[in-house]
Amino acid sequence: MRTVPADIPRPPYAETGDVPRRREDVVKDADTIERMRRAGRAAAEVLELGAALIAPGVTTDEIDAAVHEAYIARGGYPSTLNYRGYPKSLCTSVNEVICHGIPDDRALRDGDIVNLDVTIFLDGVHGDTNATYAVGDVPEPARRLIDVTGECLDLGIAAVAPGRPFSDIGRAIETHAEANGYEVVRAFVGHGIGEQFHTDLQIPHYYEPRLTRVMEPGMTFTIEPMISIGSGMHRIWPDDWTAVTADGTPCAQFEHTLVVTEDGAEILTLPAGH
Ligand code: EYL
Ligand code: CO
Ligand code: CO
Repeated sequence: MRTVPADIPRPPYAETGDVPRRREDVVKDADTIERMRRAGRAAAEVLELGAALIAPGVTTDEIDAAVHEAYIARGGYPSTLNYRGYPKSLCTSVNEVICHGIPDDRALRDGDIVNLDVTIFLDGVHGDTNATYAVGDVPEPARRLIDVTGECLDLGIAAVAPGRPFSDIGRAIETHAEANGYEVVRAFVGHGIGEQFHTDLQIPHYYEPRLTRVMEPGMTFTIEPMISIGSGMHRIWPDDWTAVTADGTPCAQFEHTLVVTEDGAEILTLPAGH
């Protein structure tokens, strides 16, 4: 595992890998939201920096190394590092990998698609964002998957507003994915986020009619749809982390951290100036 300077504040699991479950209000106060704006902006900038390195021949470990230094340069801790023992500072998910791919010495190849998932712990709160990128020349089916998955996130965000049920988010995402002939991966969901990386609030990316709870201003959570060209079912590699599609077909994902506002959503994980 890479090291983080001792003067950088770290989350409770950083030393042991054990994630304590604390209760945390879903609705944040103004100070917490302001800290989450800073963490979110930093996460977006680290993601941009990592994305700029993507090219055929570059290994995912090389991206991990650069991103690790970028968190530290901003005074942040890489939230995934030792989270339940996870060994790296970001997740890199290539082609049929759905999520939680571990950076390693495999070089990216022309025609791959790769998701970078960046989470920073800064000012006592987490900011979590990811995006999927084409490596060199990617054939049409996977390029279209990337475009539609980005649209799925946008439509999920457009369904966020006070008084609306959480089920509206997954309904919007699933409708668009299925209209394009794709399947939503149901095993991994968006999550409440704040002082903890994951709170018990879950945001499915499919329609779940029993989810009648309504959104309220100040609630913070992620939306992070994973969309497969083929099967939405998954398998876990023997490393106990890497999730892949059951049929080996490509999968894409995009993620933002949001706060519910008086009339919609504010995206917290945008770079400065957006
Ligand atoms: C923990 C749960 C299997 C998540 C993210 C949940 C891991 C494996 C079941 C990153 C790393 C969500 O929110 C995430 N990315 O956007 N671990 C995560 N787990 C987990
Ligand atoms: Co993430
Ligand atoms: Co997340």
